[in-house]
Amino acid sequence: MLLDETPLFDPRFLQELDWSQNTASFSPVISPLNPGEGLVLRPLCTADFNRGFFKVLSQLTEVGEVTPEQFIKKFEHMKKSGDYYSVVVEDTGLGHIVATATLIIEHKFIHSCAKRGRVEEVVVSDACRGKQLGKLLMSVLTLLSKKLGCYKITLECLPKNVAFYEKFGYSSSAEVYMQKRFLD
Ligand code: 16G
Repeated sequence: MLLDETPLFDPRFLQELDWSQNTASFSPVISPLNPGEGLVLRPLCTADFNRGFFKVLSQLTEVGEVTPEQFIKKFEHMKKSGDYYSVVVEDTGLGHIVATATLIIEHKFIHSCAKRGRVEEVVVSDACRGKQLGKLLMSVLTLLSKKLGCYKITLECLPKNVAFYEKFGYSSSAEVYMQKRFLD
């Protein structure tokens, strides 16, 4: 098994987004096709394993020890399902991943067999704060979920991040997020 540049999902999903529907404002102006000097926004690929993908994720939570084989196996499972849209921003000069976020499509019987979007693992590397990359990723995934026909999109976040997510039209739900943890 080799690490390569095969994208997790068709990059046209990002290229063909209707950016005019974006609700967040950017100053200076950036977009999915122009995320900033020396940066590209694209689907995750397995070669990102050696570009510090896990280092970025480790700024959000515990990532554990993951081998390239485990990563490839998980990637292939996600790719085959067609429901995982992990987006990365790469600093092409350094060859480092500097930000990532994932949209997962969950299939329902309710709401006429609808789809629900879930935003997960939104992380911008400490070194790249202030470049509006979190805002860019959230705008991209929110638009993408709408384009894919989701009836709603949800996420879990710390109270201190609520104001950030409100910029994209998210609001706190009357429902409470509950969990039972089997591992920390
Ligand atoms: C945050 C993340 C979630 C991630 C979780 C990990 C966003 C919007 N939310 O809630 O996606 O799975 O942290 O926390 O990025 P855990 O390691 O405690 O499960």
